Amino acid sequence: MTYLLYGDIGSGSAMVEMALAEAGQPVEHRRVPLEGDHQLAPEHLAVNPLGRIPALRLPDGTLLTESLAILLTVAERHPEADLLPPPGSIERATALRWMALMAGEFYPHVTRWDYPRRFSPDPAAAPGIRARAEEMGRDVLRVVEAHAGLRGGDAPFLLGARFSLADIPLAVMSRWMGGRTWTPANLPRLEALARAVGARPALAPIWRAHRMDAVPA
Ligand SMILES: N[C@@H](CCC(=O)N[C@@H](CS)C(=O)NCC(=O)O)C(=O)O
Repeated sequence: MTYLLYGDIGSGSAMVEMALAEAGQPVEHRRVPLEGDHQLAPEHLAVNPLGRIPALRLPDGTLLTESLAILLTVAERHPEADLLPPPGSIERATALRWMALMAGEFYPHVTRWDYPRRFSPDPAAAPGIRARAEEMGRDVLRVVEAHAGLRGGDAPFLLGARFSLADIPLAVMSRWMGGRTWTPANLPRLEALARAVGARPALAPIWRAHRMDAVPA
């Protein structure tokens, strides 16, 4: 058995696909279209009771959910891919910090942006919820731009010239909530990181398939 990835175009499953590609691992895909809410169908609730993607079934049949846990598990299972610096190193701590920020702070804003009606019984509140989610998500990305130590140039990744697992969520999430236009126009260092990730030989086809390319304003 190989890995089985539950996901959809442009969703968080893109991150898992990229990590597996960097690790050189074959993967089978199970499409769960968010359009039409197929993630909430009983079939998928049996995979993830919260009705979310990505989910990853490991070759032994174990089901994993939560993008952060999935990404770290892929890195740990394939140490030869060198997706993370050694345990205990400052570089690894830095990678974990920014991955946790994206999963814990940024991703929930995306849920509010995608599904604002879940967050108030008053349908009229939805546009305001969506607008705040977008702004608060952008605040997180502004923090990345200003404080993650991104340098651009020939050292565009979070850890400088060295690509790591942390670059994947930073790049992919920089494209969400209008980010394919907003990030290139506003956050040059994060945009350089995203472009460098999208240009990696193992990732370029996935980057394109998930429509992550920048869209000019
Ligand atoms: N905490 C989860 C969040 C996953 C998530 O929100 N995924 C989105 C797609 S990018 C989703 O499945 N949304 C459907 C829904 O909330 O109904 C993770 O990090 O994996």
